[in-house]
Amino acid sequence: MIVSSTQSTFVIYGKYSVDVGAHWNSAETPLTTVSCGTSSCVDSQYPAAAQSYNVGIDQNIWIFYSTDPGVTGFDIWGLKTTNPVSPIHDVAVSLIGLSSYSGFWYAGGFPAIGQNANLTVNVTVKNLGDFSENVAVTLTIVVSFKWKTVFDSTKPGWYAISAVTASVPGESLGNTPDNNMTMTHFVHVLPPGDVDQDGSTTANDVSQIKYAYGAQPCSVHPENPICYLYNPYFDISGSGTVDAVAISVAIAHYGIFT
Ligand SMILES: [Ca+2]
Ligand SMILES: [Ca+2]
Repeated sequence: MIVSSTQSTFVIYGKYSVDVGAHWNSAETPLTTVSCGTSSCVDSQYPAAAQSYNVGIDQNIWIFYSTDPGVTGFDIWGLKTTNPVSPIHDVAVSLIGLSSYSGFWYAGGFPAIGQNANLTVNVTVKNLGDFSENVAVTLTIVVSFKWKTVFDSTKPGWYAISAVTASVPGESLGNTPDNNMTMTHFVHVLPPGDVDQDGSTTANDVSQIKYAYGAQPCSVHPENPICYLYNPYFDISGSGTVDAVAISVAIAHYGIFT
Protein backbone atom coordinates (compact mmCIF):
# COMPACT_ATOMS: atom_id res chain seq x y z
CA MET A 1 0.00 0.00 0.00
CA ILE A 2 1.29 3.48 -0.92
CA VAL A 3 1.54 5.71 2.16
CA SER A 4 3.19 8.76 0.61
CA SER A 5 5.35 9.67 -2.35
CA THR A 6 8.34 8.19 -0.57
CA GLN A 7 6.83 5.48 1.58
CA SER A 8 4.88 2.31 1.08
CA THR A 9 3.95 -0.31 3.60
CA PHE A 10 2.60 -3.80 3.92
CA VAL A 11 -0.96 -4.64 4.80
CA ILE A 12 -2.30 -8.18 5.00
CA TYR A 13 -5.56 -8.62 3.11
CA GLY A 14 -8.03 -11.46 3.27
CA LYS A 15 -10.43 -12.86 0.68
CA TYR A 16 -12.32 -16.08 0.44
CA SER A 17 -13.61 -18.75 -1.90
CA VAL A 18 -16.60 -21.01 -1.40
CA ASP A 19 -15.81 -23.37 -4.30
CA VAL A 20 -12.34 -24.67 -3.43
CA GLY A 21 -10.52 -21.81 -5.10
CA ALA A 22 -12.32 -21.80 -8.45
CA HIS A 23 -13.62 -18.31 -7.75
CA TRP A 24 -12.71 -15.69 -5.15
CA ASN A 25 -14.76 -12.79 -3.86
CA SER A 26 -13.64 -9.54 -5.46
CA ALA A 27 -13.57 -7.54 -2.22
CA GLU A 28 -10.43 -7.70 -0.17
CA THR A 29 -10.65 -7.09 3.55
CA PRO A 30 -7.65 -5.58 5.30
CA LEU A 31 -6.69 -7.77 8.25
CA THR A 32 -3.96 -5.42 9.48
CA THR A 33 -3.77 -1.65 9.41
CA VAL A 34 -1.25 0.71 7.88
CA SER A 35 1.53 0.76 10.41
CA CYS A 36 4.88 2.48 10.12
CA GLY A 37 7.68 2.33 12.63
CA THR A 38 9.80 5.30 13.55
CA SER A 39 12.16 4.84 10.64
CA SER A 40 10.33 2.78 8.07
CA CYS A 41 7.17 0.90 7.20
CA VAL A 42 8.07 -2.71 7.65
CA ASP A 43 5.20 -4.19 9.65
CA SER A 44 2.87 -6.99 8.53
CA GLN A 45 5.47 -8.88 6.53
CA TYR A 46 5.78 -12.50 5.46
CA PRO A 47 2.27 -13.77 6.33
CA ALA A 48 1.76 -17.53 6.56
CA ALA A 49 -1.54 -19.31 7.21
CA ALA A 50 -1.89 -22.49 9.24
CA GLN A 51 -4.72 -24.36 10.89
CA SER A 52 -4.22 -25.52 14.45
CA TYR A 53 -4.80 -29.18 14.18
CA ASN A 54 -5.05 -31.89 16.77
CA VAL A 55 -7.73 -33.62 18.75
CA GLY A 56 -8.93 -31.24 21.42
CA ILE A 57 -7.43 -28.16 19.73
CA ASP A 58 -9.81 -25.47 18.48
CA GLN A 59 -8.77 -25.94 14.81
CA ASN A 60 -8.82 -22.22 14.16
CA ILE A 61 -7.08 -20.84 11.10
CA TRP A 62 -4.16 -18.64 12.09
CA ILE A 63 -2.15 -16.11 10.14
CA PHE A 64 1.31 -15.42 11.50
CA TYR A 65 3.39 -12.48 10.35
CA SER A 66 6.43 -10.54 11.41
CA THR A 67 6.36 -6.97 12.61
CA ASP A 68 8.36 -4.45 14.67
CA PRO A 69 11.76 -5.45 13.35
CA GLY A 70 14.69 -4.18 15.36
CA VAL A 71 18.42 -4.56 15.36
CA THR A 72 18.31 -7.84 17.24
CA GLY A 73 15.10 -9.43 15.97
CA PHE A 74 11.42 -8.99 15.25
CA ASP A 75 8.06 -9.88 16.72
CA ILE A 76 5.78 -12.58 15.40
CA TRP A 77 2.14 -11.65 15.59
CA GLY A 78 -0.85 -13.81 14.89
CA LEU A 79 -4.45 -13.43 13.78
CA LYS A 80 -7.00 -16.17 14.13
CA THR A 81 -10.49 -16.91 12.95
CA THR A 82 -13.29 -15.71 15.16
CA ASN A 83 -14.97 -19.07 15.50
CA PRO A 84 -13.29 -22.46 15.77
CA VAL A 85 -13.50 -24.43 12.53
CA SER A 86 -14.92 -27.46 14.26
CA PRO A 87 -16.51 -29.87 14.63
CA ILE A 88 -16.10 -31.04 11.06
CA HIS A 89 -16.41 -34.15 8.93
CA ASP A 90 -13.22 -34.81 6.97
CA VAL A 91 -11.64 -37.98 5.63
CA ALA A 92 -8.55 -38.04 3.45
CA VAL A 93 -6.30 -40.31 1.43
CA SER A 94 -3.02 -39.66 3.18
CA LEU A 95 -0.62 -42.19 1.68
CA ILE A 96 -0.23 -44.60 -1.23
CA GLY A 97 2.47 -47.21 -0.85
CA LEU A 98 3.64 -50.46 -2.45
CA SER A 99 4.68 -53.72 -0.80
CA SER A 100 7.76 -55.59 -1.98
CA TYR A 101 8.50 -53.07 -4.70
CA SER A 102 12.14 -52.29 -5.35
CA GLY A 103 11.83 -49.69 -8.09
CA PHE A 104 10.66 -51.90 -10.97
CA TRP A 105 8.26 -54.73 -11.72
CA TYR A 106 8.16 -57.51 -14.27
CA ALA A 107 4.65 -58.16 -15.56
CA GLY A 108 3.54 -61.64 -14.59
CA GLY A 109 6.22 -61.88 -11.91
CA PHE A 110 9.76 -63.23 -11.97
CA PRO A 111 10.19 -66.48 -10.00
CA ALA A 112 14.01 -66.49 -10.00
CA ILE A 113 14.10 -63.19 -8.07
CA GLY A 114 11.12 -64.05 -5.88
CA GLN A 115 8.75 -61.59 -7.54
CA ASN A 116 5.20 -62.75 -8.11
CA ALA A 117 2.55 -61.40 -10.45
CA ASN A 118 0.61 -59.48 -7.80
CA LEU A 119 1.74 -56.01 -6.87
CA THR A 120 0.24 -54.94 -3.55
CA VAL A 121 -0.90 -51.32 -3.32
CA ASN A 122 -1.56 -50.00 0.19
CA VAL A 123 -3.79 -46.97 0.58
CA THR A 124 -3.99 -45.16 3.92
CA VAL A 125 -7.25 -43.36 4.65
CA LYS A 126 -7.34 -41.06 7.65
CA ASN A 127 -10.22 -39.54 9.53
CA LEU A 128 -9.14 -35.93 10.07
CA GLY A 129 -12.50 -34.84 11.40
CA ASP A 130 -14.16 -34.77 14.77
CA PHE A 131 -16.67 -37.58 14.27
CA SER A 132 -16.46 -41.33 13.90
CA GLU A 133 -17.07 -42.13 10.24
CA ASN A 134 -18.26 -45.25 8.49
CA VAL A 135 -15.11 -45.42 6.38
CA ALA A 136 -12.93 -45.87 9.44
CA VAL A 137 -13.49 -47.76 12.63
CA THR A 138 -10.23 -46.38 13.91
CA LEU A 139 -8.48 -43.12 13.19
CA THR A 140 -6.50 -44.63 10.34
CA ILE A 141 -7.13 -47.56 8.03
CA VAL A 142 -4.87 -49.11 5.43
CA VAL A 143 -6.61 -50.78 2.52
CA SER A 144 -4.59 -53.17 0.36
CA PHE A 145 -5.32 -53.92 -3.27
CA LYS A 146 -3.79 -56.59 -5.45
CA TRP A 147 -2.83 -55.53 -8.94
CA LYS A 148 -2.41 -58.73 -10.95
CA THR A 149 0.11 -58.08 -13.68
CA VAL A 150 0.13 -60.43 -16.67
CA PHE A 151 3.11 -61.34 -18.79
CA ASP A 152 2.85 -59.92 -22.32
CA SER A 153 -0.49 -58.31 -21.47
CA THR A 154 0.34 -55.64 -18.91
CA LYS A 155 2.12 -53.09 -21.06
CA PRO A 156 5.62 -52.00 -20.08
CA GLY A 157 5.84 -48.39 -18.98
CA TRP A 158 5.43 -46.00 -16.09
CA TYR A 159 2.13 -46.22 -14.25
CA ALA A 160 0.37 -43.69 -12.05
CA ILE A 161 -1.82 -44.86 -9.19
CA SER A 162 -4.84 -42.94 -7.93
CA ALA A 163 -6.85 -43.56 -4.79
CA VAL A 164 -10.17 -41.94 -3.99
CA THR A 165 -12.31 -42.11 -0.89
CA ALA A 166 -15.92 -40.99 -1.06
CA SER A 167 -16.94 -37.89 0.84
CA VAL A 168 -18.61 -38.62 4.15
CA PRO A 169 -21.99 -37.03 4.96
CA GLY A 170 -21.47 -33.47 6.12
CA GLU A 171 -17.98 -33.13 4.63
CA SER A 172 -17.75 -29.60 3.29
CA LEU A 173 -16.56 -28.83 -0.23
CA GLY A 174 -13.42 -27.26 1.16
CA ASN A 175 -12.50 -30.50 2.88
CA THR A 176 -12.89 -32.71 -0.20
CA PRO A 177 -9.71 -32.00 -2.26
CA ASP A 178 -7.70 -34.36 -0.04
CA ASN A 179 -10.17 -37.19 -0.65
CA ASN A 180 -8.13 -38.28 -3.65
CA MET A 181 -4.46 -38.70 -4.32
CA THR A 182 -2.56 -39.52 -7.51
CA MET A 183 1.03 -40.68 -7.60
CA THR A 184 2.49 -40.23 -11.07
CA HIS A 185 5.43 -42.29 -12.36
CA PHE A 186 4.85 -44.60 -9.43
CA VAL A 187 5.28 -48.11 -10.83
CA HIS A 188 7.80 -48.99 -13.52
CA VAL A 189 6.77 -52.12 -15.41
CA LEU A 190 9.82 -53.27 -17.34
CA PRO A 191 9.65 -54.87 -20.78
CA PRO A 192 10.26 -58.64 -20.72
CA GLY A 193 13.90 -59.44 -21.33
CA ASP A 194 15.15 -56.21 -19.78
CA VAL A 195 17.52 -58.12 -17.54
CA ASP A 196 19.61 -55.08 -16.56
CA GLN A 197 16.52 -53.06 -15.53
CA ASP A 198 17.41 -49.96 -17.52
CA GLY A 199 13.85 -49.78 -18.87
CA SER A 200 14.52 -51.10 -22.36
CA THR A 201 15.24 -54.44 -24.01
CA THR A 202 18.24 -53.99 -26.26
CA ALA A 203 21.31 -55.78 -27.61
CA ASN A 204 22.88 -55.28 -24.18
CA ASP A 205 20.30 -57.53 -22.57
CA VAL A 206 20.47 -60.19 -25.28
CA SER A 207 24.26 -60.34 -25.24
CA GLN A 208 24.41 -60.59 -21.44
CA ILE A 209 22.03 -63.56 -21.49
CA LYS A 210 23.89 -65.22 -24.36
CA TYR A 211 27.21 -64.85 -22.57
CA ALA A 212 25.81 -66.66 -19.53
CA TYR A 213 23.92 -69.27 -21.54
CA GLY A 214 23.92 -72.61 -19.70
CA ALA A 215 24.95 -71.15 -16.34
CA GLN A 216 23.43 -72.54 -13.16
CA PRO A 217 23.87 -71.19 -9.64
CA CYS A 218 27.11 -72.37 -7.99
CA SER A 219 25.25 -72.97 -4.72
CA VAL A 220 23.21 -75.69 -6.43
CA HIS A 221 25.54 -76.80 -9.23
CA PRO A 222 29.15 -76.25 -8.18
CA GLU A 223 30.18 -78.61 -10.97
CA ASN A 224 28.85 -76.21 -13.60
CA PRO A 225 32.00 -74.69 -15.18
CA ILE A 226 30.33 -71.32 -15.76
CA CYS A 227 28.23 -71.25 -12.63
CA TYR A 228 29.84 -67.92 -11.69
CA LEU A 229 28.03 -66.34 -14.64
CA TYR A 230 24.60 -67.27 -13.30
CA ASN A 231 22.43 -64.26 -12.63
CA PRO A 232 18.84 -64.78 -11.48
CA TYR A 233 17.69 -61.94 -13.75
CA PHE A 234 18.86 -64.00 -16.75
CA ASP A 235 16.79 -66.97 -15.56
CA ILE A 236 13.51 -65.72 -16.97
CA SER A 237 11.92 -69.17 -17.13
CA GLY A 238 12.78 -69.88 -13.49
CA SER A 239 14.25 -73.24 -14.49
CA GLY A 240 17.48 -72.73 -12.57
CA THR A 241 19.46 -72.48 -15.78
CA VAL A 242 20.06 -69.54 -18.09
CA ASP A 243 18.32 -71.13 -21.02
CA ALA A 244 16.97 -70.47 -24.50
CA VAL A 245 13.72 -69.13 -23.07
CA ALA A 246 15.54 -66.05 -21.79
CA ILE A 247 17.16 -65.41 -25.15
CA SER A 248 13.91 -65.83 -27.05
CA VAL A 249 11.99 -63.58 -24.62
CA ALA A 250 14.61 -60.85 -24.96
CA ILE A 251 14.64 -61.10 -28.75
CA ALA A 252 10.83 -61.14 -28.91
CA HIS A 253 10.70 -57.85 -26.96
CA TYR A 254 13.77 -56.33 -28.53
CA GLY A 255 13.51 -52.57 -29.01
CA ILE A 256 10.85 -51.81 -26.39
CA PHE A 257 11.74 -48.66 -24.49
CA THR A 258 10.03 -47.20 -21.43
CA1 LIG B 1 -11.38 -34.64 3.07
CA1 LIG C 1 17.91 -53.32 -20.70
